[in-house]
Amino acid sequence: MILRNIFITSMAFSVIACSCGKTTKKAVVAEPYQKVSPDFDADSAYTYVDRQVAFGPRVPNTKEHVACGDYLVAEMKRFGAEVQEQKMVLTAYDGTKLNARNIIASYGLDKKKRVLLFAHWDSRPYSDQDADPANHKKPLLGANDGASGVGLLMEIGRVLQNKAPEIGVDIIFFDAEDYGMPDFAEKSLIEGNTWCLGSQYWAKNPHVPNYKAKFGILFDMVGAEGATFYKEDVSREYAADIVEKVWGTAGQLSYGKFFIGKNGGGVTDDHVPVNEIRRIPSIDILDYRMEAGHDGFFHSWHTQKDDMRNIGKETLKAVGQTVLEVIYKEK
Ligand code: AHN
Ligand code: ZN
Repeated sequence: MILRNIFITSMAFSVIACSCGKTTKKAVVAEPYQKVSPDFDADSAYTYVDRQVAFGPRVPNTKEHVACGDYLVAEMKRFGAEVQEQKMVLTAYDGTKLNARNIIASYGLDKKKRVLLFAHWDSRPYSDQDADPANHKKPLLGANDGASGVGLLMEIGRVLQNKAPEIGVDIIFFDAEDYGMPDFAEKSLIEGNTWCLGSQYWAKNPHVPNYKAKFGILFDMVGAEGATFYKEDVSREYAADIVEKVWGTAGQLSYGKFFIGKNGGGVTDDHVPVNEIRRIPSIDILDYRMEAGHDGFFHSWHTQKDDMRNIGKETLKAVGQTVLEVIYKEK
């Protein structure tokens, strides 16, 4: 049905003067917003989230982590990207050496103007926010925390293969974001931020010397039902115009229920090193629940409950279609 896709953004009555001297009222209906991007298939994105979760927790130094990494590389190649793997050994807060890799999938390498899209693909080794302390040292499935952003970007890759936008796009799946110091640990053996280890490494050692992009967008916890995205502090500090561009586009596509026009708090996330070290203005699209406990994140954050049951296709669609629209509008 065509009507379903048409929404009236505003309706005004203008007063028109006729030649007879009388005035009549005529309804002026604003043109509905016409999207320029191809459709984002939320069923497809959902399947890519599910496939990652089916490997089990993707914790560095496990065979599930290796298997899922191989799967992601193969899939992005299948979707026509030029794929590079950045392998590295990182040191965690407790001194553990992590065999990690960042996966970089590029489209339109001949294009100078580029946009960077990123998410983390590892899952947390600890469920330290779980209500049951017996679960605190168990790894989690990370359906939302990790897999949702990656699954969404895999679908973006599939779309990019079918129709090239005007700009080049680099998709990076960062490793070792979620190995940060748990609440039960007393001190860190490393300096600085114990989270975002893969993105910190890449920001200092980009896959291309002096790599630059016009802007970057991080997708973190973008799959849970009823997600709400607020304008995050670090994003506003470094990339206020990109925040407005994305939130504005979401509004045009009538996804205002997800993209709330209010400021949220600040988070330590992969966009921090990309902004501070690589100096690419980057924002974080992150589900933040103003009403909930758990530091404001969704209820299953860093618990055993972060599984497919929380994943909603409506949320994936809202975020995925919004970012596609941003990309295909970009010149
Ligand atoms: C911290 O938990 C420190 N920052 C939120 C970033 C994050 C963790 N995203 C996923 N897991
Ligand atoms: Zn996490």
